Amino acid sequence: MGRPANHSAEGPGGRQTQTATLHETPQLDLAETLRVVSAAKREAFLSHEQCRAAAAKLVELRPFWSRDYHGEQFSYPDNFYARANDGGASTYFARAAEANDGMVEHFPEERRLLLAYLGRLLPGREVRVRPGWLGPAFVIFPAGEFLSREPGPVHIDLEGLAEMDLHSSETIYFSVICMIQPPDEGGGVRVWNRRLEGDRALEDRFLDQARAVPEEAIEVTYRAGDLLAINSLSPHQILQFGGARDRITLNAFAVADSRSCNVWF
Ligand SMILES: O=C(O)CCC(=O)C(=O)O
Ligand SMILES: [Fe+2]
Repeated sequence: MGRPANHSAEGPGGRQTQTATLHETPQLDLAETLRVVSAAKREAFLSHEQCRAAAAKLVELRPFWSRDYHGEQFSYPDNFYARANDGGASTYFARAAEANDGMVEHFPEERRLLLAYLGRLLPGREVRVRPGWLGPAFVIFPAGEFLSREPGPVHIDLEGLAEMDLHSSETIYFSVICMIQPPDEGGGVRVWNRRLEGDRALEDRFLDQARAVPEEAIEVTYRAGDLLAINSLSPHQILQFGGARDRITLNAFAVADSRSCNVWF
């Protein structure tokens, strides 16, 4: 695979870092791209109308949202990393089939479009929901909550990757975010231009090292409908946001090798 055609973005320190641009008909293999750059963005993956309709439907489903991290954020129908961090992983798996049914019933098109697009970004792989897990799902950060006071933590996305060889040359791990309802102000994401190279036991040290070089990070802003893929081993941080509108995204994590791409949330 050739080197991806990147566009550059200038970090706060003036240093050039890179993110790739994705198109409706992808010229790039996403797995190859995310070995070279930490993030790749497709603008206007969903239309504003599709986003408004999805947000309205999600608001109707408010009684079924999962309250995560004591209400700092919510998900619909569920969120594996939140359950992994609150001791609820067995409940997540017990409810996964029902949760998938909820997504298929209420958001069939959004789910289908996302999985189909990942298929085009990863030619030759069968894209499917990871067996036994919930597929793509929504995250809601309420206006006036935690993220209105400070940015989210600098982190990598290791939840769901237990037992996997993080550094296999065959495999790539990535996180997908589709912005459904951006907040009034802010709420982008910062991404560092590095991947965890050592063992997962080095996670804390690796994140400290990233925090020490804020100028390395690029800031990605989202409009409604934009889709971002981030290498799950690259440090990233959701930025603080303001205003009265909740920040709503459709999210998935993925592991892809040469034959398959398993997706979950
Ligand atoms: O919402 C975003 O911009 C990033 C989300 C994220 O970091 C995650 O789901 O792990
Ligand atoms: Fe993340």
